[in-house]
Amino acid sequence: MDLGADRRGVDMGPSAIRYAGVKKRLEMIGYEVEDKGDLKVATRESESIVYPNLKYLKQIVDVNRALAIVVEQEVNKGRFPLILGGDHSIAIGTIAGMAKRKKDLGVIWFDAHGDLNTAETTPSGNVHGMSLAVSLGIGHPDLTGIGGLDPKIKPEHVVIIGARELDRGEKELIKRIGLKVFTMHEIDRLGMPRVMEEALSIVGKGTDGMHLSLDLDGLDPHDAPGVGTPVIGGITYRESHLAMEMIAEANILSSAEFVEVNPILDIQNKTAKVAVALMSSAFGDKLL
Ligand code: DIR
Ligand code: MN
Ligand code: MN
Ligand code: MN
Repeated sequence: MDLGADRRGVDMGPSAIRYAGVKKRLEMIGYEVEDKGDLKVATRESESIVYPNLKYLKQIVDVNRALAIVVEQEVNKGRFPLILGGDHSIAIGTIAGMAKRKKDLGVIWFDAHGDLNTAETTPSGNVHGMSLAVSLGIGHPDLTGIGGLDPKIKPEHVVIIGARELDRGEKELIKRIGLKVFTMHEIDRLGMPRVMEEALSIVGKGTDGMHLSLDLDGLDPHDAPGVGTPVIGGITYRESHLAMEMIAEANILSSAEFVEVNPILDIQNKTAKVAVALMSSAFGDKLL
């Protein structure tokens, strides 16, 4: 889906990740992989914007309702849901589905952005900039109500890693609810190993599972150029691999999504390849 973002092309992200060999790579490390295919998404050309501050609200709600159901079904079968995006508004459905099974879900939100806007604070009207707020129960009721439970997650179980572009309303919300944010400042200052130790201890405390929501724009645009909203000064390829390896070692991951891959803006599918490499590290692949 790309209805949650302005730049076109992230709807092709899942295809690009498939071309980059995600299934083979995960099978190589010993997993059984079933590709459930794509969810049905309205085409932008056939729809119009009803609320300028919540663009394509109804269409995004429909997709996320369907996504929440599939995610819950797969978890009930004992499977691990790995979701390919697509703009980051799909986190609403993923987390809604997981929250049905995990009453205290921890979340690592790896992103250059906070995705903590609401219809009142958004500078763009794009729902991909609201999905973390929605999961915390803050936002339009059609979004926060998806899947029934509201809120899905608690602020004390959430960390943001890699933030370097936050809107004013997002900064206020972070302070108001006491959200832990490891900005690029903390990553530079403490280094990724310590940031991940602290992050994993937060999301592992009093939780019954952990979701990784990885926006490829968390990485530096040098390493991940194929994203809709690149922000200079991001997490390096190596730092992000270390983060994934530490997640694998912690052994608490229960779902993951890799989003905002935009093949139109990419260079020879580089960003999709990076996404696949990061997935394989998060799932425990080691060189030796
Ligand atoms: C901005 C951009 N904060 C917004 N957000 C993005 O439109 O709300 N999130 N790009 O990934
Ligand atoms: Mn995002
Ligand atoms: Mn982002
Ligand atoms: Mn708790």
